[in-house]
Amino acid sequence: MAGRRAGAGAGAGTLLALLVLRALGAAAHPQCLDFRPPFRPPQPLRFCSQYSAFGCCTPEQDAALARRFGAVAARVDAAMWAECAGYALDLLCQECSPYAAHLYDAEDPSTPLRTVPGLCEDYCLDMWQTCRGLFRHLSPDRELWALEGNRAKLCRSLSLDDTDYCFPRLLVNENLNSNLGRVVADAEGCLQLCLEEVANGLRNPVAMVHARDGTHRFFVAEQLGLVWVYLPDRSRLEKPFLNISRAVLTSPWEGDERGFLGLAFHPSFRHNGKLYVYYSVGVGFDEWIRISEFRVSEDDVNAVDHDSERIILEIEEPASNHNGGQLLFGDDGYLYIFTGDGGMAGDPFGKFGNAQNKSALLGKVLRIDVDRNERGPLYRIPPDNPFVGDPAARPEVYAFGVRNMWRCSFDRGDPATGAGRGRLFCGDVGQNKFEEVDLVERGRNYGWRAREGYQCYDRKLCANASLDDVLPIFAYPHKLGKSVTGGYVYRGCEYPNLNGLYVFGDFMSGRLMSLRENPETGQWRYSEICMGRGQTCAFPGLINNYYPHIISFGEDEAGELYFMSTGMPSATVAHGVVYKMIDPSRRAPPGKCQIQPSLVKVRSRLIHFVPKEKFIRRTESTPRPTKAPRRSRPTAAPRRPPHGPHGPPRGQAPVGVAGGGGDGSAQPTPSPRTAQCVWCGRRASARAAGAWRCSRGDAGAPCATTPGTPRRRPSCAASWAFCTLRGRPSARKSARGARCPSCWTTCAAREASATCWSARTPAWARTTAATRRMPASCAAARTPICRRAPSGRSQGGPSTQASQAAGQEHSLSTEGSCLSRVDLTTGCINRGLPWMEGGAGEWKARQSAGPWPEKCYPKDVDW
Ligand SMILES: [Ca+2]
Ligand SMILES: [Ca+2]
Repeated sequence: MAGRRAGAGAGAGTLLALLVLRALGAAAHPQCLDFRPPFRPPQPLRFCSQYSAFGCCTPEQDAALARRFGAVAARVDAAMWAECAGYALDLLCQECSPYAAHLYDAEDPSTPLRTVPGLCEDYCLDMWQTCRGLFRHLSPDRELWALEGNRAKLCRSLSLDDTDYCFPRLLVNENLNSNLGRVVADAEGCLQLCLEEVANGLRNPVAMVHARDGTHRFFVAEQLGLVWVYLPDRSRLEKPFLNISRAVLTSPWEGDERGFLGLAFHPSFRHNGKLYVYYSVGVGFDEWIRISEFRVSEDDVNAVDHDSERIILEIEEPASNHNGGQLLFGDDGYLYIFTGDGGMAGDPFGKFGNAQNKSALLGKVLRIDVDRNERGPLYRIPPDNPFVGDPAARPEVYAFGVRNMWRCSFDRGDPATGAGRGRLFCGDVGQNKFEEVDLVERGRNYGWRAREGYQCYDRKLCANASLDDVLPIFAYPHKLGKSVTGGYVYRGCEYPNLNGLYVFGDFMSGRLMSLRENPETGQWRYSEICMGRGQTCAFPGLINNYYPHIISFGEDEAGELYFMSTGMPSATVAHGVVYKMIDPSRRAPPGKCQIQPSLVKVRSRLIHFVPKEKFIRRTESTPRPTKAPRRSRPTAAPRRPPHGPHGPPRGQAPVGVAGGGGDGSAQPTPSPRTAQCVWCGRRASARAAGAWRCSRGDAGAPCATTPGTPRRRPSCAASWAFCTLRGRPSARKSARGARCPSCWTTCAAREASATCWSARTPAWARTTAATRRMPASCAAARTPICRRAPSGRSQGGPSTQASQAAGQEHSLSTEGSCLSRVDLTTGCINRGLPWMEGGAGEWKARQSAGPWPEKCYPKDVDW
């Protein structure tokens, strides 16, 4: 193996070296011989002490190297040893170098390892003069021994193609040594992390939780109402943990906010087997959210006893959007419930909306006590709930002024100091302009609908002196994303750099983001998270790409961080993947994070995990968008900034984790998202079509160069999916050839039975149609029958009224199967779906705007 390099001509070698040198400027890639990032040893190394602060050796490995050193000393004669001991130490200790993988050609696990680290030529020539006899004691490679007499050949065989990494030159290479062990940030301060695929084939995975029971299982919930058990080795049980898809109300429409939305295990689940779920349900003509308690089955710890459901709380939902969905247990043992404001747009309910109305349960963070509820009430009010004594408030209310908090988490606290423990972080989805991240505290008002982000939304309410609302710790404008997905403060063990970093994302733009608090000032510093480029994620099993619709974040029992996203956010499309966040620049020392899962008796068949997302982007050639919105990123604003839009200061370097330098000379890199846009460029693949959408909203548009640009009109992908899923080749052709709206027209017109289309997708039919007892009239229908039933409430949108007039209404919940509810009269899908939002003025405009589809979507409203 050593000889395989010897043939390279000197000229070609130089050229190659130059090229490699240039490439290295872009991405230093520390990596150990076990194909993982380096680490700080738990205690200083006694032998290879230069790698005590950061490298690839544990004290045990260091001791082994010391023993090898001793063994070599014993074999070499004393005179030579006096000259050569230094060389022996140098060479042996390179196994501890943070660049060990480069030195030993171990970056690719499929090629053999070198036995001697790659040496710079001058060093090798020098060593050869006095210590050439040492090599045979350091290497078992007889080919190498044979070269011992030939200085040039020997040193050539020991050289590295990329001379930047040869020993000892790499020690003084500033590019390789500055910021070593810190998260690499690009020139714009974007932190480069990598991902590991953990689970796939999921239909809108909305939650990933663990049971805190020592088993290190994780549970992934799909919006349809199924929860799957995964074992620590990532195999999945074939039998679902929970399947309440019969009861759960949702639809295949992209962006439907109804469904199974959250679950939480009781803190004492290990003893009482209780868990809580949050889902949408149809009750008569109405939609409700329901929080229920279940118990795990007595004879199978991997299955819920489906007969054990007890409904803890139900809240009527006036519209199908903004249904909240988070459930959490706090350290206080109480159950926190995060509801949305009810829906529509602008929280139009009542005098000043639901969120500011403390007598309503919508638009709130609720807190209840579900312990000891076997007898008596199903829940009690914690005595220190803030509005217990207020006759005008529901006692369940813990905090209010919430629009639609989508994903909240409690900080576990710093593993060493406990700092931050118990803080409650939420992403609160915005209306027209700003998405925000809040720190939720007892009794406080989070501003909606008086305020959106930092800005007044309802000027009258906003001017009210008694508002006393808490501003977000961070808000971002809609050019960066339009639907925040709250995440977690990283408190895991494996990636110490990330400790304290709050990681969250955006469902629409696919942007991953982070905040880090400056403990002195209390300010939150924003950094975008990018996928590592170049070699950064070139570790076995890692990827640097993900599907853009970030639905949710999760933590495993050990505190490692995950997120779930999908290429097509439909509850019936199995494009959802769970990714683990990986810091490629540094890990915890080996052994430190070992977990000892308690054993679980498995009664179901196991499905072993097979990663699918193998793509790694290596090219550096595609330029970054010149007009990308990425550059103007916002920052955490002061705690009490003046009212008004919140400016986007530039050019800040991330604090704490980011190195900043190191790859300033890097070629611009495409966003990983652009890779998924090939369909727009007509290089069609089903996966790509689902994965990203056209930047301008038109089918056939060039590939999106601005990854953050979401659709302004119904996406091509949506219509394509719609047509395809319904198995109409002609419609599909139309969808791909023509512009989106005409596809919609085609589909809608040809298939007036759109409302029943779900019956034709096998998966959906299996899981839903059968269980919902689809009426024959619907299955056979050629006319739209699924209009919204008159609700009698004032908040009914124009589609309701139009349907009423048309007199062709079926209710989803009573008839059970009409899931899509296309309203061909107004051309609008249902009411209250995300793209239907807007003020009352917009509703009117849309109602009078004529037939679907051109006018149904507001074209110029920045939502
Ligand atoms: Ca709602
Ligand atoms: Ca707010």
